Amino acid sequence: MVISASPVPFAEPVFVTRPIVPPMEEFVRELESVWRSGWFANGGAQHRTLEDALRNTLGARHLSLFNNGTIALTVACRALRLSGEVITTPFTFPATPHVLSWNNITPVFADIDPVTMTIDPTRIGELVTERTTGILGVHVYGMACDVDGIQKIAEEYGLRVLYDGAHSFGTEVDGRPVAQFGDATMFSFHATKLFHSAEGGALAVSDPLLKNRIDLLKNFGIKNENEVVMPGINGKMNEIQAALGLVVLRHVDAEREARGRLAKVYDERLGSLEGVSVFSLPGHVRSSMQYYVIRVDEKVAPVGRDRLYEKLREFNVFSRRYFHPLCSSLNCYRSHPSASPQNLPVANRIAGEVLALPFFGALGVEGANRVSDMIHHIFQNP
Ligand code: T4K
Repeated sequence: MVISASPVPFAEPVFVTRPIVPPMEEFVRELESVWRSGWFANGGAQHRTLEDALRNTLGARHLSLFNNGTIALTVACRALRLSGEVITTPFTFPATPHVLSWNNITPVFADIDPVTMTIDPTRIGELVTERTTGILGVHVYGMACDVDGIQKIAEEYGLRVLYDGAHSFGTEVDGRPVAQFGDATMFSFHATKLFHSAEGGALAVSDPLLKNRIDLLKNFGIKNENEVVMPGINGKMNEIQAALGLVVLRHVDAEREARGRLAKVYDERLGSLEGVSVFSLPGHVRSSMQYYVIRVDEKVAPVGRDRLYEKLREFNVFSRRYFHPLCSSLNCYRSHPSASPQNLPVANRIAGEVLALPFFGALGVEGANRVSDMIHHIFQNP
């Protein structure tokens, strides 16, 4: 399609995402019950209701709410007694390796699969040493890791499996929710996530004893008024967050459907552009619809990813290059032997190709078409 005239820039900045903003009255109604109770933290009624609701929605056997996803992941490492080295992906948000560092664990980076962009199980075995205690996989954008491949390697070497599912609210593999794989899965409920509570997170586990340990660890290790049984931290979600979560949860299905309509527009409009590939998930994975990401191959496309990112800003479109810079290239990790670019050729290449486009229901089909027009225009006028 030839876009002759230059598209009109958006009047207001269009970001990569916009949180679900429920009607204020719905939130006020929830807040009224918090006010009446005089109970603001430490597992009140809102917390209990949201924990139950999310356990069902996410298909988890057990679920524990947290004040954010990063603390949830930090607690998961403790609860699973991870130590020494943990094999993970460099293609993630910095929180993932940082959590290992905060637990005095060395992140060891394995390369990613060129199609799914998640950790490549065939690259894990060669990185296992006598210090390795676990694998930390990340379900990126809405896609799931190769959960069977990872489980097989974990069993072969006796490793624990932890998943960073910050992006995977509602992701399923062969009809099974991601919460059911591995020893524990973290979810993030940050404002930028499909489901959110402004800030927040959760850990899903299948083992009731592990759930018990997690709940102690997130509350200072306090068992009762007389016993503090382990050095815990404060990872508790408060009642205001939980109240917002309960309201937002009612709007998640509609938001997911709206994003599905945008994905269709982008797939149709951008899939045929030279040098662009749209991220189509394999048939056995249901996406969480967290991000819509294209890949730009600068050897083929008339503009590279970074130029496209810059040019879109001229149209008031603020796309994001998740996950650039690659975690293995950060000063705090680059000196580790596993972080060398020669060991991570796929991740290094893909970190230079990916671009997350505006992807939120309020953008509307018309908005997605306008963004697509802009991209076509930039390709024709590089
Ligand atoms: N693991 C993975 C794989 C993750 O992606 C994340 C978080 C974590 C772990 C840690 O989970 P949490 O501890 O956060 O629960 C954002 C989020 O802050 C971060 O939570 C998220 N991943 C990451 C992928 O995205 P930034 O630095 O891109 O945020 P920021 O402020 O630039 O926001 C992005 C865009 O969203 C803005 O351009 C505008 C829009 N926005 C943002 C906020 C906060 C809104 O429209 N409203 C808002 O309230 O990290």
